[in-house]
Amino acid sequence: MNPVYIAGTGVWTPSEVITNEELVQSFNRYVELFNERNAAGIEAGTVAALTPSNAEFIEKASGIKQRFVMEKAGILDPERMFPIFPQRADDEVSLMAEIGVTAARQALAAAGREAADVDLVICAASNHQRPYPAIAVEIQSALGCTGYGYDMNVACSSATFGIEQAANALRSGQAKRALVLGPEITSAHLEWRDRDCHFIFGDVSTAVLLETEPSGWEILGSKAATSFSSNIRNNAGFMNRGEPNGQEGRDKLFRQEGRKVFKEVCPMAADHIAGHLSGLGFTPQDVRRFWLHQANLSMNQLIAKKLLDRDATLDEAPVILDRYANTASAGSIIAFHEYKEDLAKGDLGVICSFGAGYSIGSHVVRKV
Ligand code: CO8
Repeated sequence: MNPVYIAGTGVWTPSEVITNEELVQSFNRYVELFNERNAAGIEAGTVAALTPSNAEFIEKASGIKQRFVMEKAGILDPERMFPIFPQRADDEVSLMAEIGVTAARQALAAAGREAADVDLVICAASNHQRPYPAIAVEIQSALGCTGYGYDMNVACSSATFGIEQAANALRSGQAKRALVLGPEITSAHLEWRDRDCHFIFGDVSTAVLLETEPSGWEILGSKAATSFSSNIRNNAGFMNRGEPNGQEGRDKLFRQEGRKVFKEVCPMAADHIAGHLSGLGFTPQDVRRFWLHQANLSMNQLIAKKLLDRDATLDEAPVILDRYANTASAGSIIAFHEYKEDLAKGDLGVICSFGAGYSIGSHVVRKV
């Protein structure tokens, strides 16, 4: 089996930011309008009044202070509450491919490689813009990569599972160099009118370049696990047209039982990482840095504490969700991208995602 290395990473960040305060202001205006327009029904008890959101609650419950989005005006318009993405013609590059290409170019530049050196492109994200042709194949063509490409989706674990797939293709010799891309346009699948989750997500695009020549970070081992749960669910899909509610039901966007997810996923993730490390002959104490999935600050603190038997420092388990919010599968990759240069040769790290499925993916890496 060939050894596999992470040779470069890239992160494209949208230029538009929504702070908690801005988000809550527009949400609360939406609530006011809804309650005014439905005053008679609310009075009669046939319509449930909406309750305002609160910026302090959001930061305290999640650790999120702001999020980057690709289109802010539509989201913040209380009469709309949804981003505006004009449809592009079939002969124009699609939005998802465009941001995938931008992040990919950064990863290639970081590794000093050309697109033509790449013979596998995986577009691994929690939502794909269309069923076919695959976004990965569009990106492969736009960049000028050779070989083959495909899309895959394991929700928040798409990126780590994508790296696992790419690493296996490289280990077996099926491909020589792979790009794993995570263009996460979460804003299009978030219900911005739902107080329980309107603050959770942000947009971003990530890229990871893998190869078999020693460079960057060696992947010492990869571990993927899944366990079925409907506690994070989205029923949007090609069957919707045949359903009585069509595309319209609340179930066609992201929804979750946040408390249950928190309670069930934390122990699963901590056990998964501990088991992965011990299988490779390491303990959590051997790890210099944990680049964890970025959904909730308390969740990460709890997982790191379970592993280390003490609170982790921000240096040991860096946080990016305060700025980026939850970016679905991109969170642990952004953390790795931003917080890896200061580590020394031989330092050990763990990249780990956890989320819908449930799904957990981890990679134990060592700086070359
Ligand atoms: N403002 C004010 N109060 C609020 C708000 C709000 N916005 N929302 C809820 N409250 C209130 C509730 O009504 C409740 O009040 P009461 O106690 O009176 O009933 C109180 O606050 C507490 O509510 P919760 O129990 O819901 O709040 P939590 O403390 O559990 O915090 C969180 C909510 C932050 C959502 C938390 O549960 C959490 O982060 N859980 C983990 C979630 C997680 O990790 N999910 C992973 C999902 S991501 C994934 O897998 C990828 C999916 C694909 C991406 C799709 C893109 C869109």
